[in-house]
Amino acid sequence: MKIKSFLLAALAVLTVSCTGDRDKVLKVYNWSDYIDESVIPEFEQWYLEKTGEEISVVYQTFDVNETMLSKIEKGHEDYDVVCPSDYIIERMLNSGLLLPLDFASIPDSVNYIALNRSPYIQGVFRDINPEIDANAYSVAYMWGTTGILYNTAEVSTEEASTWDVIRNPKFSGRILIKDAPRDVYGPVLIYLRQKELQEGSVTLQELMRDSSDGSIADVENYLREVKDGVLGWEADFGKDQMTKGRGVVSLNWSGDAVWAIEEAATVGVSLDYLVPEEGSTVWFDGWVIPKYAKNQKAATWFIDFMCRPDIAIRNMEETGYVSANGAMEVLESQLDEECEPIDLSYFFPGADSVCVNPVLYPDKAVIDRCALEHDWGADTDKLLAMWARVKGDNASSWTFVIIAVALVAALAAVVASRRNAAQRRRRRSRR
Ligand code: SPD
Repeated sequence: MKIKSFLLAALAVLTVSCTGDRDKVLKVYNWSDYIDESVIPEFEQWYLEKTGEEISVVYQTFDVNETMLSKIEKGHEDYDVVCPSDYIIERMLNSGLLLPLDFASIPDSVNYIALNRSPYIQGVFRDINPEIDANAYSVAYMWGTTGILYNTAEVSTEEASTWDVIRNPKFSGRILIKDAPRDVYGPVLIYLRQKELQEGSVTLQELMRDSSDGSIADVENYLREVKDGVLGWEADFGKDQMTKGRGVVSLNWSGDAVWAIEEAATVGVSLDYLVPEEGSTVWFDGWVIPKYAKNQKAATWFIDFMCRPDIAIRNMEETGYVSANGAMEVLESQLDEECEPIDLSYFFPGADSVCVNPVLYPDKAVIDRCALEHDWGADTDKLLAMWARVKGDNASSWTFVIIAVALVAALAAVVASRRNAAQRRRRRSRR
C-alpha cells in the first residue's frame, strides 16, 4: 500500500477509535494491486455528494484468499466489503458469512450494479451454488483464467501449450508457481486426468469438486517432480521476475500476465500468455459484505460505485485485470485493431467478431475448456496440508543438505585434529 493511503487509513482508524463514529468509516479488504487507488478518494467525494454523508475509506490488502477468509471466519473482523474468489464466495455463502445485498437501497439514478451486470457473469454466479443464488450476495469485480505466462525467446508456443511445461527440465530453476493451492491443484489435476477427460469418464466440472485422497496424492506426486525446478512460489512477485527475465515460465493469472507482458515490452523482454490445450480454470473475484460488517449502507454504495463503467475501465487499465462489467462502454474502451477478431458474444451479446486482446477476453473456445473451482468444505484442510508438505520439503531438503555438509566438515576437523595429535605424539616419542 502506498504511504499516502496508509496514512489516510491510519487516520480513519484513529477517527473511529476517538469518536466511535463507525458509520463514517468504510473498511475495504481487497487483493493487492487490484484497484486504481485514486478512485478511493473519488468514492468518498461521490458518496458525500449523493448521500450528504461523510465517509472515510480504510483500505487494506491481502495476497491470497485464505488469509482474507481466516480473518473473517476465525477473527470475525469487521470489514465492510471484501473481494473473495468464486469458491470462497461459495464457502462464505454455505457458512452463512455473507449479508444479502440491498440493491433496492441504491436510487435508480445511480444504480450501476443492475445496469451493467453481464448476463454471462450472472449465469456463472448462479452456478456457484444451486441452492442459494450468489447474485443476491455478491457482485463480480474482475475475472480471468489461469494459464502459462512465458518468455517467447526461451519457450516455444508448443512447449507452453501443455501444463507439462512446469516440469520441463529445460526451464528448471526459472519456473514460477502461484502460491495459491486451488489455482495450481485444478490445472494439474486436469493435466493428469487427460485420458479420462478424453474418454468422457469424467468432466472438467467433476474434477473441480474432486478432493479425493487419490487425486490429492496424484497432484502431490506431480508437484514433487516440479518443485526442484521452481524459482519461487509467489503471491505477487512472479510478474516482476518475468519482466526482468529471471523467470521464463510462470503459472499465473491472466491479469498478472497482461500487466507483465506490457511492462516487459518496455524493457525489450517478450512475454506471452496462453491457456494450455488440456484445459484450465476460469475464475471470478466478487465484492461481498461479510456478516460482521458495521457499515452496510456505505458498503453497498461502494460496490455500486465500482460498477460505474468509467471506474471499471480505470481499474482495468491500472491492474491488467478484466472487469466483469458488461457495459458496452467497457468493451469499446478495449477495442484494439491490431488483434485478430474473436467471438465474445458469450460476454457481450452480439459481439461475435471483435478485435480485443485475447489474453484479456478469451475466445469462446478457450472458455469452453475451462471450469469454475468449487468449495471443498472441510476437505480444504487436506489440500492445505499437502501444499505445506510439498513446499515445506524444499526447506527440509535444504536443511538436510546444510546439516550433512556441517557434519562432514565437523568429522573432517576431528579426523584432522586426531591425525595432528598422533603426529605430535610420534615426534615426541622419537625425541
Ligand atoms: N493482484 C490481484 C490478483 C487477484 C487475482 N485473483 C485471482 C483469483 C483466482 N482464484
